[in-house]
Amino acid sequence: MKHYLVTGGAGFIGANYVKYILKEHSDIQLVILDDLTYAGNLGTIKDDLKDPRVEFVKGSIVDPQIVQSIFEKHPIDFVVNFAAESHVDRSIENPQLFLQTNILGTQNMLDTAKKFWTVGKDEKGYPIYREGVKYLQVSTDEVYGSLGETGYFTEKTPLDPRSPYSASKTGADLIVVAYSETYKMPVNITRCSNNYGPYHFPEKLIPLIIKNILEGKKLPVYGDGSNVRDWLYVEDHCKAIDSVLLRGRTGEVYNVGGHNEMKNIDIVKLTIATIRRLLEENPEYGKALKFSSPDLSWLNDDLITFVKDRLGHDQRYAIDPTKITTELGWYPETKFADGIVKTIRWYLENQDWVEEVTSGDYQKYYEQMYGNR
Ligand code: NAD
Ligand code: TDX
Repeated sequence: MKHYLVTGGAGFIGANYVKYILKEHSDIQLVILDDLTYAGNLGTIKDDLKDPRVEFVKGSIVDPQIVQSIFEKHPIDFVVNFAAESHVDRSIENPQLFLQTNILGTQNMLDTAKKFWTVGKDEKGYPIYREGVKYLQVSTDEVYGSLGETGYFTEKTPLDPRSPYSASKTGADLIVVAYSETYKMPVNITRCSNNYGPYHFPEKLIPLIIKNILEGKKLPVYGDGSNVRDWLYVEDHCKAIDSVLLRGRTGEVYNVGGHNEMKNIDIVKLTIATIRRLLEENPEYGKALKFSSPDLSWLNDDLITFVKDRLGHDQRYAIDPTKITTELGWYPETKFADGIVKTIRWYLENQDWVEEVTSGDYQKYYEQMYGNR
């Protein structure tokens, strides 16, 4: 029986991971620690919280008392740290929050785990840890910076972050490495490319485009839309994390990506075409539209509007996943052509969720972010 502590489990990837491990492993206990920021929603994990294997704690990864109380109550074996401020645009507006949550939160998680996992010292003074424990830091390909037209990020690519978000994630990675080297703590870092799938907060490109289409709004594309991202279906990311946690070599970094590079403009056009096709095929989906629409002639590429570019906008990300594939046998199972349809269907069928998560400060955020672009 393994005891997992999953932070950020009410957010997009964390919640998908919670669902994944509950499905994959019957003999686990799970504590979810989440501060329920704008990005975290209990509604996302409401069914999972009914499972007797799960306990939810509301609190911040930055708070030593809260984290300590979890370790006092549960014999935690695995920490999987998803909790973070995750949106690049918000990091440009408020860098300090990103440094606090992403760097200091990571350090606090490491420190508490180290304290509770230490069972002695070796002759050189390094801590000896309880058998079978591990800390996994969920990081991002953005720590490697930006690529030109060719090449891929490998685990050996020098760290070269550009945005306050990616700088804070890099800082977190470096403190994880420091705990691995200085205290010989058993850790792994995974660095994944852009995820997409259910429960993605509609401030990020794909769910924002879907939401705007259903409201008949313009679709904001930054700059000329030529920036490239490497998209991975979220469940494939969850599977990669669990493989690294259970079978990854201690102390190693693993890149996770799907070899699925696409320009933003092509993602937006594909989303328009897919929604149109699904609405035509199944008139029931028309209920997801926020206005009455007797025909779909408005649903075309003219909805696209090119807006002011993101400051310091990274041009291209692309992951080389050779290491995780050869060492752990992981590969992306969901082809993008299938994953994007599954995702769009999910949004068409789950407008209640979208309304619930955007009922708070979302309108204010949208006005601020896009009002004068
Ligand atoms: P998200 O913004 O959807 O969710 C973040 C979660 O963390 C939310 O539930 C939020 O409430 C919680 N949280 C924020 N601050 C907290 C704090 N101080 N204490 C406890 N909980 C806190 O993010 P996501 O897209 O699910 O990303 C999860 C992780 O994966 C992040 O570390 C991110 O850097 C990384 N990542 C994301 C992507 C992607 O494409 N989304 C790709 C690679 C890596
Ligand atoms: O309205 C938009 N218009 C637009 O053109 C938005 C929100 C985004 N974009 C562009 C910017 C990016 O080039 O689309 C691309 C994707 O943007 P985001 O969805 O904001 O993701 P990105 O900045 O690539 O970062 C994501 O992937 C790596 C996650 O948010 C990070 O948490 C993760 O580490």
